Amino acid sequence: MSEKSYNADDLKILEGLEAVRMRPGMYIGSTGVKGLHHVLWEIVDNAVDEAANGYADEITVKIWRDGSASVEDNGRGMPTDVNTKAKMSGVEVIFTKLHAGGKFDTENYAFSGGLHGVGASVTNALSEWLKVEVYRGTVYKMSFSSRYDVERKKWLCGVADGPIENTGERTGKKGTFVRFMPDKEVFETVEWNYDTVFKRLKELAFLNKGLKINLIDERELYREVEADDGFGDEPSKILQPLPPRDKVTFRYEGGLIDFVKYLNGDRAPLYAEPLSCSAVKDIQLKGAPKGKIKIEFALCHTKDDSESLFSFVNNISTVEGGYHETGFHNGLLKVINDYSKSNGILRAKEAPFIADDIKEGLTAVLTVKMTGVEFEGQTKTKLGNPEVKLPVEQAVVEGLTQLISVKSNKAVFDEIAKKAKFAADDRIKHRAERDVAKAASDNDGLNLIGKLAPCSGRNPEMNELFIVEGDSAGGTAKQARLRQYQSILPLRGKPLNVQKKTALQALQNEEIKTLVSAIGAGFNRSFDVEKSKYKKVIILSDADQDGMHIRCILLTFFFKYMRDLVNAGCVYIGMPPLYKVYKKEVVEYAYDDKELDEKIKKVGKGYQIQRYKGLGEMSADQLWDTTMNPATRNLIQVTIDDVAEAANMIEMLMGDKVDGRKEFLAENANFNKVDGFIDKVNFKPETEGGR
Ligand code: 0R9
Repeated sequence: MSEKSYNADDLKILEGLEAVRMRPGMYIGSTGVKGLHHVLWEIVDNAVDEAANGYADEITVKIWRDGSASVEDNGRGMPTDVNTKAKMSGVEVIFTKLHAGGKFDTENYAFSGGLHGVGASVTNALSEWLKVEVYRGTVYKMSFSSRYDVERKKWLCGVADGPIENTGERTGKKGTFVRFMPDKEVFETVEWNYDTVFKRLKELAFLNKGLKINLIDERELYREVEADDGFGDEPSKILQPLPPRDKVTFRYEGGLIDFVKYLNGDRAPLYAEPLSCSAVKDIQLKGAPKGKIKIEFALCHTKDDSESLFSFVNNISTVEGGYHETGFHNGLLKVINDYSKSNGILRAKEAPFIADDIKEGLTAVLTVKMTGVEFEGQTKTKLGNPEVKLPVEQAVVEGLTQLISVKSNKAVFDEIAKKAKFAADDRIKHRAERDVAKAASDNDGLNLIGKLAPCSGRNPEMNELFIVEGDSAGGTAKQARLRQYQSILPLRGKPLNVQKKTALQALQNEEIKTLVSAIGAGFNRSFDVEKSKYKKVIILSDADQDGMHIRCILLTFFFKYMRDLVNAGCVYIGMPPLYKVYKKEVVEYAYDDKELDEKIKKVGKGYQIQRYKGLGEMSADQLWDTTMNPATRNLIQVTIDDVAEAANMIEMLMGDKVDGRKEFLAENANFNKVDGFIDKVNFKPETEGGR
């Protein structure tokens, strides 16, 4: 067929393709690298459809040296005879008719894919040329090209170079081959991205069980190397050829099961084999005749706690989720709740699980195939048909219930239910914690009466909280303080060692409750450093074994339940002096033995020494001068460089395993050395003030 012989209908079709060229973005989203690959996916999807309908089992995608790309399937081969209704061959229909049918409106293609179903004609319209070969006993050929018609002053898009031709060449192959050259005038780039193609083909192979997909990249690869030309000047860069990429083949006999295993990667699965089901259900979309929806899923839990659900509609990834995901979660929740109730994992009185409980550690792939899909959302990757929810939920309930009845699956469902129970308990525990912490934060007036001596200033940026060991030192500190900015919280005896306690137990402790109230920023997961009433929280304990222990207990508490306070650099250790060296009016303080020698020299002959056994021995003035006055005191800021190491250290020193602690203390018997542990958690001298 020469160009002149096109009839009126044909012209309309051609104009249709011109519309694609005029506004490519409308059909392929963009003319960038994404749009470029979109035109390849249109062809790939047609091949996948032929396979999904059971007529093909191998697809080969090839990127050629000239930058063109081709797709070949081993299906029935596109119809080559002229369709009486369309007055053209199937090949021509596919490549020249925009929106050919509701994809291809044929009985055989009940669930067709296609990115957004715009079809191969769009690829043709946006290509310099496109060639088709059909293998059906003999080789049929047809080609199309786009060019500017100077006479008619318009673009001719995807025009057939001639009618489909039976070359008469015999072939044992079956199938269809399509090769095209993306138009450089249309696309910002015509450079195929190997990784993009690789990932999508791998994904398609997972989604289509048993389908063999080959990828060949024939392009020449180069490496930039510096070449020394022997003249001793700047080395110049040259391109060194590399061997071409090897052909890769994707084929997964396990389909979605293999996909889930792949997604799990190195994470430890809760049970060896993923569960999988598939079903076909009726669906009635608004304003459409009764249709079918095919639902398939596979799932496996890991010992992790994050969820990853990958969902697809007609092989298109629905990153933003949608009604199919809701149906899936509903179904799973129902099954696990029923199972847990009837197997004693949830007692009659206990509340059923919520969706979050069954999502913990879940890796799943869900695919649905249907016609009449509506995509919504920011990136049009959210399934917007509400009618999908129920059939998916039913498919999940029926499929999993059937699996439960298989005896060998009992252990698997036990694991899943126990994991959900664990998650639910944890959730309930944390809610209780949040409530208690909130109560503690809210009624600060109540449980702080008689305990906290609050400062009068209301600016947290300026305020400091001193946690002081013992009532008597607390009393001195109250006298010594700068009332406007400094709050004093005396501790009676040793606070609870939270390392050995659960969060809830910790919160039942009066001392801890008071501390949480005083700081006023919540606790554990609900802790919000922004709400802290103090810029500095300063631990002030005696320079002896007991004081060190109290310091460790408090640090453990902050580390476990208010870590952001530590991270924000708000936790400090106050350093009271160990000695006072004096002679008449001359007074010097020494904070360790080395300093003592220096101070003795400084004060000179006739000096006297007082050794402080505790904060309580100091007068208010002395405590102010040495420990509380921002201009002269010595604070150490607590920071955590290596959280894991700090956690291990704290676990060893404060935890249940007495052995490790004994060993550590034996090796680091003297008190200063144990302070060395604190070095690991990293203590920095205060930057402002200090001596
Ligand atoms: C290389 C990429 N492959 C394809 O694009 C491709 C389309 C296609 C096809 C048929 C078989 N293989 C194919 N590969 C086909 C479909 C039907 C009957 N015979 C063969 C049918 O739908 O009834 N077609 C997809 C659509 C059409 N063919 C057509 F019928 F619209 F032309």
